[in-house]
Amino acid sequence: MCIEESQMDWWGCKHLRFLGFSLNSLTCKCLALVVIALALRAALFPTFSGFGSIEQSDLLVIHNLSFSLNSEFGVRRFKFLEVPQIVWGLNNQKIAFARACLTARMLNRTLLMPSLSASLFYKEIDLLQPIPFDKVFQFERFNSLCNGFIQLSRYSDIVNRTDVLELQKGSGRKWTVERDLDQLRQFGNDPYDGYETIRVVGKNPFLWHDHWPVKDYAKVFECLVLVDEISKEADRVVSKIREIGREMRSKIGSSQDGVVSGTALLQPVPYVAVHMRIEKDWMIHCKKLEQRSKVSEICSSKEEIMERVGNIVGLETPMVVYLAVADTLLEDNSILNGWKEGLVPFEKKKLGVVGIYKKHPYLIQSAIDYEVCSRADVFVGNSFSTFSSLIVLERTQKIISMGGSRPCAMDVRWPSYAYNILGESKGPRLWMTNMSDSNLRAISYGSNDISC
Ligand SMILES: Nc1nc2c(ncn2[C@@H]2O[C@H](COP(=O)(O)OP(=O)(O)OP(=O)(O)O)[C@@H](O)[C@H]2O)c(=O)[nH]1
Ligand SMILES: [Mg+2]
Repeated sequence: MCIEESQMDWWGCKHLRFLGFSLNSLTCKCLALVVIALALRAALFPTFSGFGSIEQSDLLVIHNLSFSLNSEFGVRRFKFLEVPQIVWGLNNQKIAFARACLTARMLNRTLLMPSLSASLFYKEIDLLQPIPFDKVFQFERFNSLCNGFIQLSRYSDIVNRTDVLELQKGSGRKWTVERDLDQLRQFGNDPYDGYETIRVVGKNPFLWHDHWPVKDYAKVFECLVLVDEISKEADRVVSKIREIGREMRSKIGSSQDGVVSGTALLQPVPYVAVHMRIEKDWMIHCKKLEQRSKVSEICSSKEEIMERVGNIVGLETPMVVYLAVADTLLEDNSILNGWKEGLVPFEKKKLGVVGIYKKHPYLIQSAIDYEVCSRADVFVGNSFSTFSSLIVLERTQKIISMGGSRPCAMDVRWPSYAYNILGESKGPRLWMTNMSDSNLRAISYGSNDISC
């Protein structure tokens, strides 16, 4: 149906007249409508075909659908997803946060900036200490790096605080991956889709089902940049480690050839970081895990860690070995004894940086240690730790982005190893993340399948 010119401004017709065509007003309006209809159909066609394929309950198809929805329309700026406070250790929190982001993306919504927890959940259950996301990670930076993929919003952006729909996440054996997906699919459609805010109620997002490939998680992690205050603390610790390494080398250099060349001293001195996961609660848990899963390569004693790190081929000595350990172990001097000659161990206390860490709650301490480990020239961790696993994921991305074509090669720059798995020459096994894995399960719950 065409509308009278007096009722509406038909810019198309005006342009046609301008170009010298003389069409009567009614024909012109009808033509304009046909053109608009054709343009709309062409624009929407790929999305409609996406809807067609959703009939198959195939994770990949659903996933592709979420991509096509986003690429057509972008994340909707004024439709929100709200999630519960995120709990547990830093790296479990990062996974939970990424899961909340990817859920928002699937629903084509903006994620309301969640609260993280500053303390360890299992230690201080009554003192969860909520801490806003932007006290740890840069909010604006996250949005600019993740632009077009995921967006975060503040609660002040909500227009109608009562226009909220609750989405109850299920739990237990009956709550399968398929049921979870069905629910998400449902909440992406009318009438649910019309609500301004969808509020997820249920347990920690870390426990939600995982529907996304490792690459999607990695993309979210790439957008997480620490606030300056925390990254500066990590800079201070890394500088201290390199300074000590330089002193050690210059002593050796001067006793060997008289003077060490100026340029050699200006190079950043390499260091090894070892995440020693040997605290009592973990050792008890990992023994049980080994019995239950009938896998023997989960727990490593401190002696085994020292021996395997000592057998890494090609480490130049003297070399500082930074030990990332639980604070309770700092009283246990035995972790500093028994290292191979030339590998000089330091933890926070011996390094003189306890003060830097002690100013901050657990979450931030862990974030500083994470940075120190991920920037190390060599990293050795436990493949049954989320902390270690996410460091290796970041290092793998770094190797790939720098053009490392054979990341599992013995001479790779930025190598990572898992000390709980025996590798070459009785050393730890080289470790990199399989970036084409279809989900994050292996990383989030631990695995002895480490790609190399
Ligand atoms: N279990 C335990 N770990 C601690 C403690 N203090 C520091 N840690 C170390 O912190 C690491 C965990 O760091 P987080 O960043 O909190 O990581 P997470 O998300 O809990 O991941 P996991 O490594 O799987 O525990 C552990 O692997 C420990 O080495 C402690 O009191 N208990
Ligand atoms: Mg933990």
